[in-house]
Amino acid sequence: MINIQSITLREIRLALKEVFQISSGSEADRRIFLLQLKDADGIESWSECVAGSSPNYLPETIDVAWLAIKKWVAPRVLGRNFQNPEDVQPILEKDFRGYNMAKAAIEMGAWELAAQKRDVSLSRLLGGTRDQVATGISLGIQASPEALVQKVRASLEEGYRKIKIKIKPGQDIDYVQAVRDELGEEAPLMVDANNAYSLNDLEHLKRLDQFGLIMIEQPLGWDDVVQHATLQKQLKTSVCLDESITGLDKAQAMVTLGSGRIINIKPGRLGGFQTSIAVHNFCQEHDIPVWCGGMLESGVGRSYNVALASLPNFVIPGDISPSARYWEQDIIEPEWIMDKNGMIDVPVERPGMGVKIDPDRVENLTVRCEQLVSN
Ligand code: OSB
Ligand code: MG
Repeated sequence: MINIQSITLREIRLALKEVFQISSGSEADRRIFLLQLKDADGIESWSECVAGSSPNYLPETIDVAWLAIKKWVAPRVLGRNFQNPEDVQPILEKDFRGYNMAKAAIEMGAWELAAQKRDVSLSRLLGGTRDQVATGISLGIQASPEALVQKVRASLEEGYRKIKIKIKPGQDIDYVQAVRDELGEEAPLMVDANNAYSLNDLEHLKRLDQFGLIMIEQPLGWDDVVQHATLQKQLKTSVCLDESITGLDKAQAMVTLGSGRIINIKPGRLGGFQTSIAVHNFCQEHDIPVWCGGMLESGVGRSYNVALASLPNFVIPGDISPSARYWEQDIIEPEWIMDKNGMIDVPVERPGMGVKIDPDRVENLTVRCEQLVSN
């Protein structure tokens, strides 16, 4: 039984080690939205709302998500009895459209409460089967092809199992070409365009086929599944959808229409674990491989991604990098680390997400805080 008595909303600032540039904007000083859920039994969980500071990825932003949690999400869950964590998602979905990242932050925190109460790891509660998950790195758009080659080379040497290159028109073909020329055919490369192209760029996008990429992520419209189907028919390379897959219905549409062959699962974008597991299972039944995306999360959000990526159909390395890729110092203990083979251990021997939050450090980094209580 879960009964959430209070929810503390907290914004902290954490500077990224390097600016992260994608086709639609850039991030330097991350505004990180953390939540603390307290259960009636005194158990506490930390979770993270992954909404960004501006609406350049999806419409939901940190400020909007904060409001949505306060006005609509928290009132539905505070003081309510949930037998199982599976019961939270239907309560948040009924007559309540959108705000998936706001919903996910609470829903996932409820799963963490349940894992602690049942004294099992979050991974195993979700149905995870892996003891380790493969890392990948998402490299922002670089100033020159040479700069990108250096980054990719260093990442491969560190052990990353997949390299994702952010692209946009003008910083695409030459960049990938340089990496292939310098680092060879074997390097596990993919690109992510974050909607920077349209079907007018069809001939241009076809040029990416020559590079043997694992996939091209979200080349077209952020909520499109129709034009991606037209594109996929013309490309040899697999299209992977990220932004467009905001629910199980969109994954079904992708399969029906042939809009892509791979899905990037981000639990925040999908409204939490319940829907993420549903999409994972649906894809498994339809031979669609999935991988776990990232949202430049702190170690807290990363814990949830590691647990989810331990499910069996996460067969492609995720955008899951160790803490040191992002931060001088993370807010968790121990930090997420990878071994020489580019693997991260899933903490299956520890209850819940398996890491501790440093409360004093979080307090020092806090720029706003608000507590919501059950009445
Ligand atoms: O498109 O996958 C994306 C970060 C913010 C917003 C969108 C995306 C990303 C990433 C970062 O690619 C992945 C990571 O957390 O390392
Ligand atoms: Mg993406």
